[in-house]
Parts: sequence; C-alpha cells; structure tokens
Amino acid sequence: MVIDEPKRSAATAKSAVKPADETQATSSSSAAKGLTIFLDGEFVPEADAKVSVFDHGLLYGDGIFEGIRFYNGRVFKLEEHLERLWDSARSICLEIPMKRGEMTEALLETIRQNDLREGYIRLIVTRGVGNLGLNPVQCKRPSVIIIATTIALYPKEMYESGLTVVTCATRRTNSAALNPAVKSLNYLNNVMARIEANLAGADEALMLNDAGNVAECTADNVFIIKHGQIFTPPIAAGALRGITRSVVFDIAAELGLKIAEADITRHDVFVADECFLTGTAAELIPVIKADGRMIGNGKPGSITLKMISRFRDLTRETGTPIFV
Ligand code: PXG
Repeated sequence: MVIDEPKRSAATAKSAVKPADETQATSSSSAAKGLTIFLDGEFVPEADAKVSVFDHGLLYGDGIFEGIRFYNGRVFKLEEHLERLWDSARSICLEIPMKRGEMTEALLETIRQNDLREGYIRLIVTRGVGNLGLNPVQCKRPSVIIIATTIALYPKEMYESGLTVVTCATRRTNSAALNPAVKSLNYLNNVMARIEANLAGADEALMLNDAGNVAECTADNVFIIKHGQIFTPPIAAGALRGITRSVVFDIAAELGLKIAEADITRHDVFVADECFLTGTAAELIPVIKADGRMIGNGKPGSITLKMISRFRDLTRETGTPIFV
C-alpha cells in the first residue's frame, strides 16, 4: 500500500517509484549505494539479492511474511511480529531454518547494515527451491529474506483529512479455504480487492466475509466508534490478528475507553460516529467516507485523533533497541 520502493542503483533509478517522503528517503545513507539485504545467512547488495525461479514462494505464493516498523532506533513490537511469523509457519508446516534469537539478531543487524533509525522491515520466509510440481516435499530448505528500508508514509494531510473506502465484491477468503490469520505470501485475494478500490477511485477497500460482515481492509484492520465505544471485527470474521490492532486495545484500556470485538455490517460503518484503520505501514488512519456515505461529520473524530496521538508516543518510547 504505502511501502517505499527500494532505493535503486543509478542504472535502474528511472523505473523507481518516487518516494512520497523525499526527506526521509534521501536522509538514508543506503539510498545512494543501494540496500544491503539479508539472504539465507548472508548480507548481500540488493543487486545480488536474488532467489531461484523454482522457489515455491514465487511459483505458488508458498511462504509467509511480516511487515515490521522501527522508530527512533527501536523496533516496535518485535516479539509480537516474530510470534505471529512462527505461528504462520507452524500453520502451513514450514520450518523456519533459524532460531528466534538468531532471527532477532539478523533483523537488527540488517537495520544496522543499512544505517537506518526509522523505517520498515519486510521479513519473508519462502518454502524454498523445489520442482515445478506444487508438492512442497521437494523443497528442502526454506529461504529467509530480510529487507530494511525507509517507508513512504501516506501524506500528512491524509491523517488530518482521512481516507475514503469502498466495499468490494471480492470476499475475504473463507478460513476453511485459506485462513486469513496466516500471513502468507499468497495475497492475491487482497490484491484483487485493492484493484477494485483503485478502479472505484477510493483509497482502500472494505472486505466482507462470506456472511457479509466486515472482515478488514486489504492490509489494515478496521475499527468503528459509536456513542464513545470502539468496535472491531473478531478474528473469526476474517481479520488478521493485527499487531497495531492489539496496540489499539491497549491504548483504549489506558484511556478508559470501552472496546469490544463485534460483528460489523456495512450499515454499522455508515452510521458510525468515527472510523479508522490500523496497520504497521498505515499506523492509525481515519476513514471519513464509506461507499459514498460521510462517516460522522466527515472529519476525523476526536477519539480517533486522541488514539493516533497516543500511538505516536508509544512508537517513539517503546521497542527493542537496535544500536546497543
Ligand atoms: N490485515 C492484513 C490482511 C494485513 O496484511 C494488517 C491487517 C495489519 O496488521 P498489523 O500487524 O500490521 O497491524 C495487515 C498488515 C502494507 C502491508 O503495505 C501490510 C501488510 C501486508 C502487506 C502490506 O502496509 N500487513
């Protein structure tokens, strides 16, 4: 959604998408010389960071990933992300070829190698090289890739003016088909929804589950606020167990706000006083319109703004230190 393009070498710079936040991108010393990528135990220049065309991550979307942020020299909610990665792995019978401690060290070292203090990590574990058949039994060793880069935020105005969403026809995958709780490399369901939002001229797509209730957006969890109470769909409705989502529960408790999981319909969104999305990349971002209906007074709500402010404090004050 808003992840920055990797900084390219001069030769390929023309095709690179211009980062939304130029200052942040150019302040990184890795911007000029290209990124250093962790690939299967080694740190390699991005130009040499390549995987096989026989990797089942490419052939079948067979693998898992995490998107993690670091702020002010600290990785935000690192343990929670690693726990979800290991859970995703267990669910799809993928054995991550590293211990948790080794993964932590590799991740922190990747950030250090790129000399970054603020940014985004994409951590990927693919099923590895196999043959053209889909049976993963041929794949002897999963590949681990860690990319640390800068991130293009949504423009500041979007946090002040809010996003528009449309409900899309593409339903969130039924958990009996492919459980949305697994953060797999197979995101075509979400990509299709995202294309619908693009075609409709909206900023995001609201995805429903088979029962017609709201599940989540394409890369973000959804929250609504009605009469001062906060609601979000339960995991069973097809929502990812978002790390930012759980931070919202913590902040609500801290601020003495009522928060609950509940089945949410489109109607509930239309008549909500406030609505916001959460995700590692998007952080907390207000929604002001759904399917053409203005939410509340069409401006980010006061509770949403209060939560955004507290969230920003937490990102700067907490996390695993990178440089000690
Ligand atoms: N739902 C889905 C389907 C996701 O992929 C979230 C919710 C939010 O979870 P966290 O743990 O980040 O609060 C995600 C997040 C992006 C991007 O570009 C984000 C995700 C996946 C792909 C891209 O922001 N995951």
